[in-house]
Amino acid sequence: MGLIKAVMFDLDGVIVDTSNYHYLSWKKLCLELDYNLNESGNDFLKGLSREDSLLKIIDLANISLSEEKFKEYLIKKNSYYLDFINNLSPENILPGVLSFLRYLKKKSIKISLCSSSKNAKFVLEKLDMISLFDIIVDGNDIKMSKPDPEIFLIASKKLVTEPKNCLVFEDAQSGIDAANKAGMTVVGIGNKNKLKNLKYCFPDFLKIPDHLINYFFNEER
Ligand code: B16
Ligand code: MG
Repeated sequence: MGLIKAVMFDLDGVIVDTSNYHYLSWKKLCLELDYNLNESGNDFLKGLSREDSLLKIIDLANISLSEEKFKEYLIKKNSYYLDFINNLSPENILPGVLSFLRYLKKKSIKISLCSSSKNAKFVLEKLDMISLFDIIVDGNDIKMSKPDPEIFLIASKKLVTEPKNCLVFEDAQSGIDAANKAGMTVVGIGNKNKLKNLKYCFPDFLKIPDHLINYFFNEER
């Protein structure tokens, strides 16, 4: 048995490329606020909860919103997002994810989803993936969103596995910071030039080298 006994997966940007749909939904909403959200502005939103994303937009656009309008815009953003993901299917699962999950099952490694999204279960249903996870911790289960480590600590507790034996896959800086604060090993999925404070980063699961898989799951310690 290797160092890692449980693996935690982020959803948007790690299992499925819904992060672009979050971006397009925020961009559409921002037009109504007379603010042009571009990709570099969107980088600040990645991995944040819906509420924290709108707070960040208010900050970036230098505007203010009443409490009522704030709630109204959250609902609107989500309805745009739900329209975008309506046709999501298993074909949208990112490369190498399913074979990696099958490998973990074979090794009896515990598997958790740790997503800030309140739509996580709905997305997993569309991808036909619910049964692949031992537990699901999502935006409905947490008080503090990433970069707070709460989501990962809840998962490690539920899986009865110490943080030092947990491995996290994340695409966003907020999630990487949360996993580091939780005391877990983190692997970035995406562009390593855009992410910091992590030792390992690969464009997708197919690019993770065998020696690293062996180090995590097979080498005796
Ligand atoms: P929702 P993850 C996060 O999911 C997204 O990265 C982030 O862009 C989004 O705002 C957040 O979920 C909340 O999503 O509006 O669906 O509740 O990356 O943690 O899987
Ligand atoms: Mg993500």
